[in-house]
Amino acid sequence: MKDKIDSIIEEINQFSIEDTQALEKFRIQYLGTKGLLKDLFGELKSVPNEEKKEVGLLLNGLRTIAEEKYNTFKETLDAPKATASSIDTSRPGEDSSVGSRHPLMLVRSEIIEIFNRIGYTVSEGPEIEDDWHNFSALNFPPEHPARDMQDTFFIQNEGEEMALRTHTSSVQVRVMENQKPPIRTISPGRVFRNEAISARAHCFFHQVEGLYIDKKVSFADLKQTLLYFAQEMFGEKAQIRLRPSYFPFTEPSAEVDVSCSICNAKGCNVCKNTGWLEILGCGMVDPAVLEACGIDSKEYSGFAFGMGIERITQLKYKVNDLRLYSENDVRFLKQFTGSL
Ligand code: 2NL
Repeated sequence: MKDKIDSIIEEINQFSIEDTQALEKFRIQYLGTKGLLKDLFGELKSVPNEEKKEVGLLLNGLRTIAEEKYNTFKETLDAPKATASSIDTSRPGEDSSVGSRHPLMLVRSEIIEIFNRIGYTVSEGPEIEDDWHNFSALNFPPEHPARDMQDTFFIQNEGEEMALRTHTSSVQVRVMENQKPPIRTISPGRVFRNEAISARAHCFFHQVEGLYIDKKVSFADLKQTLLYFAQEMFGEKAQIRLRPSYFPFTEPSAEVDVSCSICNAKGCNVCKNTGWLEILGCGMVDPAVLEACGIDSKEYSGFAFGMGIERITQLKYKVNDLRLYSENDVRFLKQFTGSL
């Protein structure tokens, strides 16, 4: 009996089912009311009692094998076949997932375009700078706190001390050293500060600095340029105000606020009820900086400004935590899909 069961398992495995007729033949031969399994279960009666249990188990196994084979083939043979006529070629395709541009890069491009329209070109330079381009040429006194290890990342390069640039003014120093005025340039780039990471600070951020040098460049030119920028960036109703400030490289210097577009300058929690939002710092280039870069400060004057791209993006897209910019959480990034 056991040998018989083994040979039937073998037979079932060999049985080829290519169409529904073969499937039906298989069913009748093994599983039908007059099939082989029925006969075998009938024979179980004549098996000696001590072998009944074992043979019964084997028979159950055999039945499972036959049923499984039957069901698998039935499923595949019953499945509708994709014929030429059943494929709907007019159906729209599946969406393929496209990436999105990073919000900081979107705003960076927008700033570049705004200044391109009034004749500014883009200049770029190294992220690792020497003391001269990052500090000395920009009128930082030797004991200035920004030159401290606490504020700036210093690295050793072939025995020479170098700094990770703390602003892209270093790029503009290079432009002034290499080009004759008139100079109209903006320098976007990544800059580094030795700060603990939080919702409001990061050890690196992105900046765009602007520089305009020519004969008779005035503070009025600076104000008008910044008003143009604010209105292009935040809408034609945007207003600006300037507050006196201090930078080593400009004199006079100012901090610039834009009217809060969220509450129409009426006061809300974003502008802390002031109606104004700080967006950048600026000033007239200090004559000492012009001279250090080989430009005659009696013949030429200029203005400069610097802004954080993170800050502008925060105001434009209401981003409330700086860390979102560098965590690459797709739930954040996906929101910018389709923006150019
Ligand atoms: C800020 C303020 C500023 C400048 C950057 C500059 C560059 C040269 C000469 C003079 Cl080569 N000035 N840049 C001037 C004033 C302010 O940045 O808050 N940045 C995020």
